[in-house]
Amino acid sequence: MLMKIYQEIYEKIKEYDNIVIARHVRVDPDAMASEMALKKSILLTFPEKEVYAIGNGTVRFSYMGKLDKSFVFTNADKILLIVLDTPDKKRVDMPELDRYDYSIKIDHHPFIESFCDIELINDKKSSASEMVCDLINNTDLLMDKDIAEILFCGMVSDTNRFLFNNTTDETFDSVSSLIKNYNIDISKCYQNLYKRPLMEIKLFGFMIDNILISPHYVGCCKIEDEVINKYQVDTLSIGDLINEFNNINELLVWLTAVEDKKNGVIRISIRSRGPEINKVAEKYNGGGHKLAAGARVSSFLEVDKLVEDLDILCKEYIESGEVI
Ligand SMILES: [Mn+2]
Repeated sequence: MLMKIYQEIYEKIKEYDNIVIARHVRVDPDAMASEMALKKSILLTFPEKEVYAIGNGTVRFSYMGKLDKSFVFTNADKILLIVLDTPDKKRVDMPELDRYDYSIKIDHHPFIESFCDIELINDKKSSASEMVCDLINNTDLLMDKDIAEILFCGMVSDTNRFLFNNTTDETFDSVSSLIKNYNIDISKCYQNLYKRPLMEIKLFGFMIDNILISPHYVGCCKIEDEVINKYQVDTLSIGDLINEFNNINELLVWLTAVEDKKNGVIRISIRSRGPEINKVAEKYNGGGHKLAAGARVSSFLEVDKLVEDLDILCKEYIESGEVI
């Protein structure tokens, strides 16, 4: 069954000479990795095709390759669109989604809506990168060391170094295949992913100093515009810092609420060690995985409300006896 859908996707890639690859807004390493790896694999297999990887990028992920800022196909009568790592249409980072002749979605988020002709969705998979790795390993698509290292970065990042419970035996099978067949440089990948400027670590210090913890162990870090200016850290990187809170005993759920003054929004990242947070996130303009989600509100007052909701969730979770 799975092999059949891989083959169908491969046949479509083979059929179309013009291919656009997209993924979700506010790029993260898995979105970027799955996108760049698939682009490079298609071009390695079919050098004559025109393939564009699009969306807004960040210099931080430039070690994975360059995104295509704009694209003009030389002969654009038939275009295939492949969307990675994105469960809903409104979060795809590209304009005019309907201009394409055929579309394929490959995603590991819980299902939200169907918007492509072929949809390969598996929310048991650690990452979109793992799914692209499977696709390449199970079809005639080619891989090389560069592609293998990019896919490894995507899997490492979405599992938080194989710490999250989305890590499965299949994840390790995929990683094993990358090490065995392409001799990837693991240390280099980790450096690329985790080396960061001192100012970012200092901001993390500020966050730890200012975290507020609710009665039922919801930790909240509010980061106002002035703080961002003081530390000169971009908002995408702040979002990343949330994983540093993972091993704090006194937290069950934790979030960062980062003010984006220019766009008049507060972006929230939420992580959990047990309670399923995505339903609460959906109430606040967001969603995501059971233990890792995001939301967007317009005031810090709403952040307080969200914390209250999460506190109730944690209270129920503790009372259900699932936590010691
Ligand atoms: Mn992902």
